[in-house]
Amino acid sequence: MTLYQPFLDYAKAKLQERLSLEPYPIPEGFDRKEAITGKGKRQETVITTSHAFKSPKLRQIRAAHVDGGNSLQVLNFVIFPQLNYDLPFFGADLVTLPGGHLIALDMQPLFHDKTYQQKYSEPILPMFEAHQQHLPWGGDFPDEAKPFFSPVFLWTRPEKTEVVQTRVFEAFKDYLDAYLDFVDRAEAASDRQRLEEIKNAQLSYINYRAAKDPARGMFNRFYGEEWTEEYIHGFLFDLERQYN
Ligand code: DBV
Repeated sequence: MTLYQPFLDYAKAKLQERLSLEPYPIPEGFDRKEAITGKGKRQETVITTSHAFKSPKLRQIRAAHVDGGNSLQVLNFVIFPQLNYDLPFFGADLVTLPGGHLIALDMQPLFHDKTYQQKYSEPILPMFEAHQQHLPWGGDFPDEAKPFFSPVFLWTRPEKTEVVQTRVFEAFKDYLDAYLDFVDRAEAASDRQRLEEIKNAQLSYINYRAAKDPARGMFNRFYGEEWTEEYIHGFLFDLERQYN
């Protein structure tokens, strides 16, 4: 059992329970990828598995799970709503490297106006504050990423693995449950201008994440550049391709 497997299992069960879930296609060769890294006693097998679903309101629900042994564990889990909903993205980047844990949990906004924040951030501020008491701000992160985060961005670098297994897991569950409450209540937009704004905001978010994916270096090292670029643009952040 890996550090983040319980997170993935919880998410799958919860999605199954609360949504009308269907599989989302994973391009051939990308559902599971294995490589051996390091030399001699340091040799490790790094296995990346992909998981993907959709529902009537959610275009793509997908996770990448990287199992590279004790000192390398990653679960990157993102939900991309259909383009006729103004729902935020659910984003979880749970990363364990030799240097420690790095946790990002958010409902990443399409817009930054007050009305949008009142709809999607204010209702969950109390939940955010309750978790932040135990999961303090993780410090600097790239300036250019700031427009993509919300007022309830939980960003923390726990020192103990036990904190990941307890506090971070609790926060993950609460964020996912709260996100699914938003999904339940979401109503489709029909105004042409609004639909255009949603599409542009989604494209700008997804293109940013594809361009700046912090996992690119790691995937390049394990699996090569060709596989990595195809994984990023053909699966992890695929909107541009789906609409062209
Ligand atoms: N990050 C991804 C995907 C990953 C992934 C698809 C499948 O977007 C993993 C894997 N994130 C990952 C790894 C690292 C980080 C770091 C492996 C460590 C990189 C390294 O140190 O080598 C939030 N993730 C980070 C960092 C941030 C985030 C701020 C630190 C990177 C840095 O300091 O440059 N998550 C990241 C982010 C957004 C998000 C920028 C949204 C805009 O949701």
